[in-house]
Amino acid sequence: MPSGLTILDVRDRIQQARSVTVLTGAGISADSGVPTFRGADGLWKNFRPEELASPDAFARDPKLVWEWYNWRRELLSTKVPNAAHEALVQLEILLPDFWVITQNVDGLHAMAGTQHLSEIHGNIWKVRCTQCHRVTPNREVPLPYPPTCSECDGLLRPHIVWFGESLAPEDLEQSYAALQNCEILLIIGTSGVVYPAASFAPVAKDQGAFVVELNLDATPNSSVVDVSFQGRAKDLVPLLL
Ligand code: BV8
Ligand code: ZN
Repeated sequence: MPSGLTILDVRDRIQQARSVTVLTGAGISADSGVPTFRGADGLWKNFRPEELASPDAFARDPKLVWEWYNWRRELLSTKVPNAAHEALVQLEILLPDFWVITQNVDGLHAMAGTQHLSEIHGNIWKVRCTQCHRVTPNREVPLPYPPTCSECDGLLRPHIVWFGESLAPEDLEQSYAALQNCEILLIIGTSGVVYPAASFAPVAKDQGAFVVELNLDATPNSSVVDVSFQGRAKDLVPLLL
């Protein structure tokens, strides 16, 4: 049912709020030229997730998986934050209690300057040793194959949460704390189909938060949230300031 609320009403609510949590997905980076995962031009249209973004795929053919990540790293290496990432940085400055939970691995929230951030699916600019599990930043493009650990010579993998893998406990704890404590949850540019992030809207709603969705299209979250606005993140998010 239409709520009758405008985006400027939401802006006013945010202005009165103490704690705001934001959940973002690939749609917020689409306006920076980063391909999304699902939809007409999505990455999964040409690749099957289980063939590339799973521990089994890496065990079977690590070179193929690294080729895909090298291609994405190259594509991302020229991308910069857009007006939506930047507006969230401004909101963080204005609000006493603010947390961004992102499913994106592109690092653009951090590049924009967001401080209170959980990258729950990891970061494509970090690598992890499959033997000693050390995590290190790495921006080499392309990363020559096979990339190896400088400590133990083990094979490196992207520091990304693949399908069938658990999210880091500290990221989950931080995310649930931010969802339990927020007065307002903003959900920006996610299709809302990948768990556990797909369950974050009802978690916030159940504890009494006012939940807002900003997306190009309707999603499974649209029926849960208090109000849903359709449009581009780069146009809508700056209106919340
Ligand atoms: C886990 C990394 C415990 C690769 C990614 C059956 C039922 C329930 C759950 C499951 C199930 N079967 C399997 C599961 C669990 C599984 C899952 O949820 N599967 C789904 C698909 C059913 N989840 C997991 O495995 C997670 N771990 O649950 O641990 C466990 C452990 C073992 C066994 C069982 C459970 C791990 C999830 C891993 C996530 N990693 N890939 C990589 O990036 O290299 S997922 C992938 O999707 C991306 O990483 C991304 O982060 C994530 C979410 O996608 P979105 O960001 O939402 O992007 P999408 O393209 O879908 O949507 C974009 C949206 O933006 C669209 O709505 C579009 O309209 C909008 N948009 C576009 N442009 C704009 C815009 N909006 C605004 N402005 C614009 N300009
Ligand atoms: Zn190592």
